[in-house]
Formats: sequence, structure tokens, C-alpha cells
Amino acid sequence: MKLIMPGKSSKTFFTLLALCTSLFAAEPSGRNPYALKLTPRGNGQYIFGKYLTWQKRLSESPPDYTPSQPLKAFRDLWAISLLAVHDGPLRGLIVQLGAWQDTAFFIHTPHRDGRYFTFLAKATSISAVMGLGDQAWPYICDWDDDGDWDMLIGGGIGWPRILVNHGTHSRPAFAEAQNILSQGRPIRIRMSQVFPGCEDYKHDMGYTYPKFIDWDGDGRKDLMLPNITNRIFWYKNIGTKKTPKFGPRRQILPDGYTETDETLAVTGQYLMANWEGEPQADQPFWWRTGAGFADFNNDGLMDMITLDGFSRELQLFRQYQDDTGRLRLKEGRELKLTDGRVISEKVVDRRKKHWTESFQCCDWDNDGLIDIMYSLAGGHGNMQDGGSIYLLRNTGTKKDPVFDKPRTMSCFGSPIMITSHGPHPGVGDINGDGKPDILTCHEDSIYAFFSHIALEMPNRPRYRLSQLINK
Ligand SMILES: [Ca+2]
Ligand SMILES: [Ca+2]
Ligand SMILES: [Ca+2]
Ligand SMILES: [Ca+2]
Repeated sequence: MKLIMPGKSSKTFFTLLALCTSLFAAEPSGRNPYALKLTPRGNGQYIFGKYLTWQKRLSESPPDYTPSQPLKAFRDLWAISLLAVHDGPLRGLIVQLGAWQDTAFFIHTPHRDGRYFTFLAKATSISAVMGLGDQAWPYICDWDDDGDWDMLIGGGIGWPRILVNHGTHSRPAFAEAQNILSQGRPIRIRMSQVFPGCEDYKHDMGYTYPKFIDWDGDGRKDLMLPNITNRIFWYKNIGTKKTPKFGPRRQILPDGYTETDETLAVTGQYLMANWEGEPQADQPFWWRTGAGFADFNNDGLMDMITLDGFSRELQLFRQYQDDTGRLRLKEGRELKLTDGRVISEKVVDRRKKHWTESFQCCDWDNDGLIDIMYSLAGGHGNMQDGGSIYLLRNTGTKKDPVFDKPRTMSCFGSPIMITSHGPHPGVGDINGDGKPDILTCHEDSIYAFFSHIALEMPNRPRYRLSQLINK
């Protein structure tokens, strides 16, 4: 058998797609009276794959089959196309998986009745760049507390995943992306799972923006999960620093807000009548926002920044301890620039399309004050300098932050515009020089890395060759 596998952009890839579009049913063995087909999943889930199902043939003419049943090997996979391999020493199915944008080969088990396949291998190039599927925004952290950086990723379809670094800090080598478990099950956020009655919402996405910080101050970092909804969830680390494990889903609620089945249903009804780009009165947080986390008032308690649910302006939500010692969250207050403007997309001149915004907290200039890396998607070149990522440098104090006017992040002077559909970057030292760098991501999650020094230099370095000296 010749396994067709393409690089992400090769012509073979498109050939494979073209072959598969015409192949809706196949009999891999050619002998067994079964047909395979792709059967749609629920509403809103169609774009990332279907069930691979089998049917037994009842009669040849006219053709008649039993109802579809899922194939066991593919139960948790999301197939978008398949190709039967009928000849050669290895027979089976090449399946293109939509959710992770992978292609895999499943070998047919000939001694069984034709319905049995076993995963053999992912088809990949030995020199392929890392590609992690739909909108897998990176977050740089040390997941296993061993001193090197690991890559936590989100995803349009809602699963956050972790890639553990088995290389070194400056020469990373990542293991396969792994799901993150809560109480033994993969964590996933999506619209219909949060809001009842939204199963038929136009797309049942998740847009998770994971962060890994110690939210409750117990010394172990927790998984924070801003996402597509206007609710923010988190998972307490109940494991250890070296082996994080997560308890059940919890929700971040500022003072004055409660959540009930009724409030969730109200948002569900709102969504079905509008969409998630419109403000919902009486909600503290905006939709689809990569909230940031840092201690912005230097009281030792972690705080959160995100966009207000109605005004869509940046707000600081501060944690505090009440009389019983319980951690609570103060309702947000505006964060401002030094010229008095509140922080929103208007400060970078964006007036047209909306997609998502994200905030990464970092100390970019190493002055001890927390700065913000502000990223906007969907600007289509209509933002300040034609860029997409902006530094808001903190020029206030450790207790009272205020931010300089946005600086367009540029590589050797060229503004960074990776994509219009979400360049949301991770920020952290990834080359081991002690200074924060930027790791960007485009829609299909290929990663481009910009070193701190390249972002600070207005031009590429220039070299002058002097005359050879004869001794
Ligand atoms: Ca690590
Ligand atoms: Ca914790
Ligand atoms: Ca604080
Ligand atoms: Ca700083």
C-alpha cells in the first residue's frame, strides 16, 4: 500500500480531498456485505467531522441496508472524509480527521466480519511543522514544574490540551497534545453545553483561551478557561505542582452576580435571538475574550482583566478575602491609558469587524510592573499601523496600574499581522535569554515565534564587511 500523506499545503492533500468527496460508501475487503459511510453529528457540530458508521447490506437489488451504527474504532474521532485501501499488504481506511486536522490510517482486521479496524499510524511528514487544529491559541507555562516551558493550547472546538516539553527550555521538543482531564473526562467547553436550548445555535464552538495560574493562592497553578461564552470557568488543581490534576468545573462570579439554571436559560434564549457579538445586559463579562490574570494591585492575590459584558471596555476584577477569609471577586473597574482613555478596541482605531480580543499579562520591560499584550482578531488591516498585537506598558505603580498608549508590536519594524482570524499570542521566554518573546498562532494553528530582540529592533541588523587585512 502506498500511504498518501501530504504536507499541509501540498497538492497531494487536495488530491486526497477530491478522491474522498466522491467516496461516500466503501467495502474495504470487497467481500463483506457491509457499507461504510460518514453520518452527521448533531447540529452545529458538522464542520469538524462526522461519525464513521457501518451498515449491513440486506439486498443487492434494489440496494437496501440496515440502519447506521458507529464503528467502534472511530467513536471518539471526527472524520471528514475517508478513502478505502483495497489492495497491497496493508488494507484499511485512510481517514481525514476534522477536529485535529490530521490524517490517519486504520488497518482492517480481515479475520473478523469486516467491521473491525485498528488505528495504525498518523500520516505525517518527518519534517512537518507543528499543526494543532482549529484556533489552538498558545499559552506558555511550566506545566510539570521541571524548569522548561510547556505549551498549553486552547481550541475553536473547545478542548484545551497540553503539550509537554521533553526537550530543553531553549531547544524544546514536544510530546503529542494531550487532552486535560477533569474528574477523569476530557475538559471541553462549548456553547450548547453551557446554555440550555442552544443545541441548534449556528455553531456550537468553544474558543477556549486557557491560562495556567494560581487563582486561589494555594501554591498550585489552576486551569483558567475563558471561552466563547460570556461566562468564565476554572478548574482547581487538586494534584501537585509536578502532576496537575483538576477537580470539577467552577465559575468565576464577581460580587452581585449569581448563576442559576434560569440565568443560563435566559442567555440561551438571548443567543437564539441574537448572537454572541451583542452585549447582554446584566452580565459582567464579554463574549469570546481571552481574559488575563496577574496581581495588578500587589496585594498577593491574583486578579483578572477582561472586557465588560455591556460596554466591552477593559475592566480589572480584584480578588479579596471577606470577613470569613473566603476569596471573593470585586466587581470590575475600568483600566485606563495615561491620557485618560478607557481601554477598548477604539484605542487601536478598530471600528469595523469584530472577532475576538485577548489579553496576556507579562512584564515585558522587566521593570516589575505588569504590562498587557493586547491582541485583536478580525481587524482586517483596519487597526493602528495595520498591526494586530499591541503592548500596553504599565507606567503606573504596583498598586495602581495605568498604561501607556498602545505600541504596535513589530518584527524589525514590520507590524505583526499573522491572520485576520485570531493572532492571539502566547507571551513568555521561549528561547532562554530571560526576556519575554511572542508565540503567535494562525487559524489552523501553525506557530510563528518572534524573539524579544527582533521585536525591539526598528530594523534588521546591518553588517558592513571591512577590507581583508594582509598580515
Ligand atoms: Ca516543563
Ligand atoms: Ca491553586
Ligand atoms: Ca491582587
Ligand atoms: Ca513592565
